[in-house]
Amino acid sequence: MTTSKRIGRAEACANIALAKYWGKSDRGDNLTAVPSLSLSLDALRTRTEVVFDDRLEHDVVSMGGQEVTGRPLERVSTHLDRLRERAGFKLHARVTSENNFPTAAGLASSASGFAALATAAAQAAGLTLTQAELSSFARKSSASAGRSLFEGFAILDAETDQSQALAPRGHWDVAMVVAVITSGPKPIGSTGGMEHTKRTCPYYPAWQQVARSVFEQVKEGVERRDFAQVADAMEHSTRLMHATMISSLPPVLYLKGPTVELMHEIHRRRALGEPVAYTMDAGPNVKVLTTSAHVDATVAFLEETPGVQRVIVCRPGPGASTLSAAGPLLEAEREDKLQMPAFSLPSSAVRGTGS
Ligand code: 2P0
Repeated sequence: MTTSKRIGRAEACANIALAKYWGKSDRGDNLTAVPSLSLSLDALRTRTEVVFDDRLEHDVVSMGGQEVTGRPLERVSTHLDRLRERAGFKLHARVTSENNFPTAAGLASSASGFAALATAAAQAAGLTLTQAELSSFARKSSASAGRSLFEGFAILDAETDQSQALAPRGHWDVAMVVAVITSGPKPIGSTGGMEHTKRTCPYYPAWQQVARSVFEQVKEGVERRDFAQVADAMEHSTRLMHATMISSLPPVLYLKGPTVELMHEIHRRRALGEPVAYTMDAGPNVKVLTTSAHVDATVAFLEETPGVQRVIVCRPGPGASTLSAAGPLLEAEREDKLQMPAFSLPSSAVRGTGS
């Protein structure tokens, strides 16, 4: 490498699993124990810049305007090490990353974060990698990040390093409306939570067995654009996953009172014919799948629900893209030329460094 500085920039969206994974494979390498299927969320985006610089003595990482240390820094450095090894150099990097959503709200920032980091770092390292290779790099750092490389609907298979696009974002006119119930830190992170579940939940083997058939139901429902099938299978996947968490010892209980109230309310509404279905990740926030035509009605009822702090409407999002190198990071253009709404930071009160 002859130049002393190399820059890469990228943007990636968060994703929500319609069919969940929870638990790592015994084969290691951060492979997942069960397959998962996700939807990219256009309103939740991360922008990251990576500059390899021979004047740096260690990696310097800033997220949401704050320099990070400890475990978050280690995770980024380990990720960069894999790309440095592939590129065959040892330069340290300055990494700057911004989310356009409140990081502490438990909205899958590690998925968009590591997808953007892999894409930006590969560009900075001068590596030309396929989407599948970038997905593999992202997945090794955060399994769900492997899905954020792809637009629309994506699949991360179990036990193997296989992730792939299932359908582009125009495939199905749906939306995911996020009801933010708490923006506090999680009682336990996803990685620790799933390890604990695997170790102590008596139902974990049953979850592993049933997860693939639920995944197949979600997949078929998405392929056929069958809202009822996806709604039933997605909710089942969510309850199965949370059941393993709750039955761990001590329990991993992410759900709050308003989360459970919303499960009842969404069930009641769907029984009356409304196209709404819930899913929750490692946190109490409720993500409501609905059709485009029903977004306004969904937002209206969520905003009236006690305990809901804010509502974010997400449409099926694009995959990760590199960004132009000129000008400020937040104003850079996507090199895939896709037009996206301006990238604005959340207010300083809700910026943070959690994941
Ligand atoms: C998922 N989640 O399929 C599941 C559902 C949360 C609940 O993947 O340990 O950030 O960094 O690989 O991928 C969140 O966990 O965990 C997650 P690590 P990841 O989306």
